Amino acid sequence: MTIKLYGAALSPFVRKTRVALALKGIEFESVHVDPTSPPEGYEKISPMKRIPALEVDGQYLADSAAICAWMEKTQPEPALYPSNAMEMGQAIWFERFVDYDLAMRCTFAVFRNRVVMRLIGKECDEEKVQHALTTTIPPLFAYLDKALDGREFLVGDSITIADIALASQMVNFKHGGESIDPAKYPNLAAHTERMHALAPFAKTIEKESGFIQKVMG
Ligand SMILES: N[C@@H](CCC(=O)N[C@@H](CS)C(=O)NCC(=O)O)C(=O)O
Repeated sequence: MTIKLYGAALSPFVRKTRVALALKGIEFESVHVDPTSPPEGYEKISPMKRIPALEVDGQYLADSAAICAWMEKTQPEPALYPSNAMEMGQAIWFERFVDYDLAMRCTFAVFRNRVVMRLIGKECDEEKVQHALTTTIPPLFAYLDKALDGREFLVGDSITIADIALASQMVNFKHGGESIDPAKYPNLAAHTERMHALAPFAKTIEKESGFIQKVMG
């Protein structure tokens, strides 16, 4: 099986996919795609021209959730989705919540302004960042903190796609110069720390942080 992952290093959705591939022990080749200027014909690979996209022996899949679902069927161990029906639904809910609602407020407001805008030579809209930090993010962090109360993982008793998706967005939060306040959100802060200490996250965080420091000074 020949597998190619189309994406860019700092995308939380690509990172989520890379970490899941690493946990499953699936070998793949990375193909760089800049989402701001995708290559000619990229819509044949990813219809909305987004990253990540996956190529498996000449067949294509777009969207991190679709790619991770493919992965689970292809390489069931270690399981990244619960076997219990309700827990499975909950894991999918958290994955969706994080990839859409949280990403919109954290990655697309904080990281995009503080990092991406600077990388492409544009101004950071700090007002937008502050609005997210003080108004739109706190209720979502409070919800996640409560969901993690007394638990190591968001769902069940082992790592699922929900934990990977959440920790991946939190890498971008960190890259954006922010951290989770352990006094306000102790469970979320501890979960993030635990997840980021796992080898596939630790390795990528080190590499990405080095890159960000180099280009942003
Ligand atoms: N729900 C998608 C989100 C993917 C996404 O928004 N990727 C961004 C980069 S982080 C992208 O490709 N943006 C380009 C665009 O939307 O045109 C997933 O999980 O794969």
